[in-house]
Amino acid sequence: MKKTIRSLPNNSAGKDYVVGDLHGCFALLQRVLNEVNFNEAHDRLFSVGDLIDRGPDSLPCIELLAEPWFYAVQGNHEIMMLDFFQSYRRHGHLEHLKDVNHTGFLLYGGEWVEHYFQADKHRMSSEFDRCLSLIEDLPLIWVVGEGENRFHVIHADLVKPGYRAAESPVWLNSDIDRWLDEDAIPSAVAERLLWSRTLMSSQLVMQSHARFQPDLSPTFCGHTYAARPRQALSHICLDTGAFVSIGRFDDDTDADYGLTLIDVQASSWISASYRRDHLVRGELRIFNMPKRS
Ligand SMILES: [Mn+2]
Repeated sequence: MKKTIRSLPNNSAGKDYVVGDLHGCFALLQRVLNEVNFNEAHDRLFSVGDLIDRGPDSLPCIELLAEPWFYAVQGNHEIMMLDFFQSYRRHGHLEHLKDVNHTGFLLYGGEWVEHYFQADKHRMSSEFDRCLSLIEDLPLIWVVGEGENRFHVIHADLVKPGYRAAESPVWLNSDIDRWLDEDAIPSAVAERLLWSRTLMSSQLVMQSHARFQPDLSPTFCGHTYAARPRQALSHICLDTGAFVSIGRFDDDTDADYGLTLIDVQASSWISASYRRDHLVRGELRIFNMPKRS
């Protein structure tokens, strides 16, 4: 059975990195991994989901899931793709590539799958089939490490329904621990984990005093892009619009966007763009307590 919430121990051998929404921007990922001398034997890379669509190399981004050092959560684009191929996944037969379920998948960046459609065989290519099974298996939450080193990886946010009236506007470690114990995430929570823009599009993100939420470990997320990483209520949003930097809108401001990779323990980030040669760097305070070295 698919596990929607999974945990991993601390990485005692190497470093942990988290990367923002890839959206097929595989070349940018290679650039930032080279820059940090990513060590495939010891380091781990976490993805906040939305590996696919919009950018030039969706399939290579999915194929990363076969690597032992790569961990991702499901984003709404992965869910849209699984929904689009729901009948095909069951029956192995595809008459034509048409959005019969009206999921909007082809409209919102999924047209790249046409390249892998074998019309004469009424199916997708075998490499594409393999990628479909790789994304089926993704959880919605990764819980990594323990105590003051603990962090989470999700796609959108942990804002509660009715958050304005709630004592805490977001779910806390104790809630996440309960979901881990029960091996299940309530469906209303799952929906927000995939789709919510409540936190990152609100005023909360502008208020530095709300950067940390007591009793919620650092929670890396994506889904809503801005030119720089930003923090609110222990969420660290790493979606910095990698696909926008392709520059199809032919606008100079596109160069502000890019793909952001963060070194969790050092709390430093770098960002690469299709529209500039240099990398942009920055530092965040991710852990509330000062870290002992
Ligand atoms: Mn998304």
